[in-house]
Amino acid sequence: MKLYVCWNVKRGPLGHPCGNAYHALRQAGHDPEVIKSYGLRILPDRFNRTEGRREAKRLTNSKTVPVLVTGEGEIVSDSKRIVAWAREHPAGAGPGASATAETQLSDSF
Ligand SMILES: N[C@@H](CCC(=O)N[C@@H](CS)C(=O)NCC(=O)O)C(=O)O
Repeated sequence: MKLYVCWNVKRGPLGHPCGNAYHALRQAGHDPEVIKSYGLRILPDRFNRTEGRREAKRLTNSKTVPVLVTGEGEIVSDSKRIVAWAREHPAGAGPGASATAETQLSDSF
């Protein structure tokens, strides 16, 4: 699993999108390979030449990160969608197992 991020995965007070995506994956038990993808979307592509940013653009046709590539090769872009994906796919749960995991989680509160 790979997570393309801007430059860090810290969560800021306003909810840094890359940090939110990273921490949601960690909370779900995943340990993504973090690929730092420096870049600025306001700049033309010729200035966004880091390997990660170019790969993220190639995968999504968008200049923004975070972008998740799951172990199965599914591409999920936008931090909110990555957070939702993480909640629906806890680590260790196979296909169709998320309902069970959710039940276990809510049972533990
Ligand atoms: N709606 C997007 C916003 C993503 C976003 O703003 N990402 C920042 C990095 S945290 C970005 O790609 N910035 C590049 C830029 O502004 O050039 C999301 O939540 O995923």
